[in-house]
Amino acid sequence: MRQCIELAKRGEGAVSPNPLVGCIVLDAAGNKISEGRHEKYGGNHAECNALQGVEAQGGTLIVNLEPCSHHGKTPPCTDLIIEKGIKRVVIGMRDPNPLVNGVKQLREAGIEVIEGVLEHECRRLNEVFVVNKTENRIFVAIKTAATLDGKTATANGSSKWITSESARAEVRNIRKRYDAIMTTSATVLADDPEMEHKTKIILDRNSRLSGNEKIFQQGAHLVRGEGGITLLNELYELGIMSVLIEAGGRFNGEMLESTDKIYHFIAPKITGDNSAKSCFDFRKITDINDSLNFQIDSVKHFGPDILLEYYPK
Ligand code: AOF
Ligand code: ZN
Repeated sequence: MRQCIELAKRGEGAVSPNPLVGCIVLDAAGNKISEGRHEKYGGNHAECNALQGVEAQGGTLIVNLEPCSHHGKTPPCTDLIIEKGIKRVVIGMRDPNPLVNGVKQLREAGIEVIEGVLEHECRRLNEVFVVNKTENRIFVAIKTAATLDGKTATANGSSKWITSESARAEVRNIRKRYDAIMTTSATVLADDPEMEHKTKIILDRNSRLSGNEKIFQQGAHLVRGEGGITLLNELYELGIMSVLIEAGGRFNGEMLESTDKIYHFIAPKITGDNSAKSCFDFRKITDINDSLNFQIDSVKHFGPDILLEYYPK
C-alpha cells in the first residue's frame, strides 16, 4: 500500500478534480507483476493501467481507493478486476463518491476484499477529494513561515528570506498539490513575490495594486471583490478544488476558521521585534480554554528549518 501511495503521488498537479490513485498487482504466488497509476484527469484509472496486458488469474490487486463500479469517463474498474480473475482486492479506503459501490460488487462476485489498510495515510493522500465529495466545497490550506517567536515580518522587508532554500523548495512541491494559490495585495506590496503556479489569485480589496507588479507578469488573476467565503465558493464553482493561501498574518487570521490544513515552516531564528506581525493575526483570546485547537499531523526537517503540518481539531 505504501508503494501505491507513492505511485499515486506522481499524479499531483495532473489529476484534479479526480483522486490520486496508485495500484499494484500480485500474481497467485504473491509476486508483484505490474503497477499502474492515475496519470491525468480523464485518463485511465490506476486499476485499468495496472491490469492492462497482464495475466492476473488468481492474483491480488492492491489500491489506495475503492475501485469504481460506475460508468464515468471510463468503464467500471470492478468489471475489469472480475474479468481478469483477481481473487483478492486490498484497499486503503472507501470512495467518498456516492456513485461508487465497488466493494459490494467485488464481494458479490466472490472476491475477497480487505479494507482499511493504511487508511489514515490514504485519507490524507486524498484529503482534497474527500472534502470535495463529502462537503461539496473547496479545500483550503494556509502556508506560512515564521521565526521561533512566531514573526513573519521584519522591519526592513527582508522577511521573504526567513527560511532556507531547502524549505522554499518544499513550498514549490506543496504548491503543485493545489489547484490555485492565493495571496493579497498586502503581500504583493511588501514582498513583490514570484510564485510559480498555473492559477494565481491576488486579492486586492482596496484597489492598491496597479497590475504592473512582478506577479502579474507571470500571469495572475486580480480579484477586487469582497474575498472571504463568497470568493472561495465562486472558485469552487469554477472547478478549483483546492487553494493554498500564502499571505500575511492578517489574512491568515481572517481565513483561519475556514481552513482545512496548515503548512507552518519555522526557522530557528528570533527577531524579538514586538511590533512585527504574528503569522496568525487572530482575534484576541484572553482565556487559553477559548483558543483555537489543532492537531499536529507531522513534523519534517528541511535543512535548518522544520515544517509542521496540522489540522483544526
Ligand atoms: C480516477 N482515477 O484511478 C480512480 C477513480 O469519470 P471517471 O470515469 O474518470 O471517474 C471518476 C471517479 O472514479 C472518481 O470520482 C472516483 O470516484 C473514481 N475512481 N478515479 O480518476 C482512478 N480509481
Ligand atoms: Zn475506476
